[in-house]
Amino acid sequence: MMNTAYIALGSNQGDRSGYLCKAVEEIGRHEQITVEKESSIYETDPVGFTEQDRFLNMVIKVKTRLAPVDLLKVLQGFEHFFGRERVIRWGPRTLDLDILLYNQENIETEELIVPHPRMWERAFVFIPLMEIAESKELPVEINRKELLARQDREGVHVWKPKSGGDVSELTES
Ligand code: A4P
Ligand code: MG
Repeated sequence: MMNTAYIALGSNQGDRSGYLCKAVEEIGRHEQITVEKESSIYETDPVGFTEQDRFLNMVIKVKTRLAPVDLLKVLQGFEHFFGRERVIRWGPRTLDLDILLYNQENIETEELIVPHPRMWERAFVFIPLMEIAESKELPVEINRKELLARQDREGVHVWKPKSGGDVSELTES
């Protein structure tokens, strides 16, 4: 069976767009994962620990035969692969890969929580997600219009639009 998952990508160190693009390429090259959609790339102000450089963030939609925890392991392998030149301990990350949604499943184990906790509070996640996700793929309690009407979208700007896409609805309030 083919499962649908949404994955968030983030980078704020080194060749940020290079890391995102190479990660998407490598994920798509995995024999049990197909990349179906890519959002635009957004430049975003850091949230949480704010004394660090701006991030580039994006979201992709994949189809996969992998179970959720196996998908997580594959993604962690890529994080490790692209992060191995990291020199500063606790420093910014070259690549962060989070599973946002996996079908309509609710998963709560020690190593994996899906839907990703905090994703609806984070404009750097939900704006690219809203760009590519269909309403029927979102949890039933999530209202697209309400999310997009929220005022906390400051600090999230399109950096590289997806070819042909119109994303003005997402970042202009
Ligand atoms: N884990 C649990 N659920 C998941 C899931 N759905 N997807 C566990 C991926 N991992 C999941 O993750 C820590 C552990 O979370 C993993 O071992 C996994 O078993 P991590 O990626 O090693 O650590 P982290 O990312 O530093 O921690 P955390 O809490 O995920 O950080 P966040 O919340 O992702 O924050 N600001 C902007 N503008 N853009 C960003 O991308 N990112 C962060 C990181 C902070 N501020 C940011 C951004
Ligand atoms: Mg993370």
